[in-house]
Amino acid sequence: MFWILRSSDLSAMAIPFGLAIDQVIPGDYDHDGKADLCLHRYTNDTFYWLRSSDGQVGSVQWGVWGDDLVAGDYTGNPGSDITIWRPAEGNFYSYDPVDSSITVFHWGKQGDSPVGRSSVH
Ligand SMILES: [Ca+2]
Repeated sequence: MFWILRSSDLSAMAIPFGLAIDQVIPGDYDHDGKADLCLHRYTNDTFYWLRSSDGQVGSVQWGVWGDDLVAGDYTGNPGSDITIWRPAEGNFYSYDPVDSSITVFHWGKQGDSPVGRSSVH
């Protein structure tokens, strides 16, 4: 359950989305300039996001156990990408949820830790 305090009128709203085991990965995944609710579920390596643009749920299976979640914009598009860093390879794998494009780039080596990471359990 997400609880949102709207800055426009200070009203609270509850949005049932996800499971208690999910990890919250905030970002703008539909690239409309507004934050989307986004979760990562480690039991199936799947990201789920609730698009602020149309209220629909998107999902993608992305990453494997041991990857680090690194939310952000790594490709220069106007919003967030679903991105993991695989420490065993030193590769970032980025998925753009708007056009389903994939970008892979190498940076780092085994033993490094990405800044702002969240480990997948
Ligand atoms: Ca959005």
